[in-house]
Amino acid sequence: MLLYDAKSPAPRCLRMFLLEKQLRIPAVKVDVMTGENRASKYLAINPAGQTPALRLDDGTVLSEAVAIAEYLEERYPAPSLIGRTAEERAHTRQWWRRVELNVTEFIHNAYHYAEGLTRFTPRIPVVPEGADGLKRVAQDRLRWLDGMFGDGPYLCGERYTAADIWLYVWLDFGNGVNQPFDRSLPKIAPWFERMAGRPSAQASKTLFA
Ligand SMILES: N[C@@H](CCC(=O)N[C@@H](CS)C(=O)NCC(=O)O)C(=O)O
Repeated sequence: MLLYDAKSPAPRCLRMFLLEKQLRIPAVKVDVMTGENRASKYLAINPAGQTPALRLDDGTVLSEAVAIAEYLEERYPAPSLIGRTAEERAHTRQWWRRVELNVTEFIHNAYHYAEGLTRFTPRIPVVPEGADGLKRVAQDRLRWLDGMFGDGPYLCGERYTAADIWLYVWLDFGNGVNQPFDRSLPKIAPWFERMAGRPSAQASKTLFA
């Protein structure tokens, strides 16, 4: 396998996932700052033009960090970050989708339309007038997640899962791009500090390539 890695949050989610699984996959760096990912050489590998991507041993290339994580969990089930039973997996995916569909996608798109506007204007359709609204929705939906957070240390109660990794990495990214989250949220704020204390949180800042 070969991982197409980059200094960006979606690849970092995957790096943190791999570190927690204690899996090391050979990697090459794709320079998303200069747009190497949008040039023909990389598009021939991953026509979506995004990172991360994973080339499998049969030459197939997967993209979408969540799909890659699901694939790796099936190949390397222990330690489990999605679930050992149908019930655990469904519970993880419930939170994972809440995180992605309500918070992290909004943070990501708001970044494209504001702080990342110059870089993304030649790459994708951008809607700068929507940026402030998207930022507000992300923070509102984070409060909604906070309200549903149970009494356990993680989104899935006692189980640390991929849903925690995705939310942590994107909130950490948001902190650096003018989208800080509300540190007075009673569940998310201490949870974030717990997540930041995991060795994988620090280690995932470094590319595998
Ligand atoms: N939904 C995709 C998002 C992939 C994505 O947007 N990757 C970003 C890095 S976080 C990227 O490659 N950006 C450079 C670009 O789009 O030109 C995933 O989770 O894998």
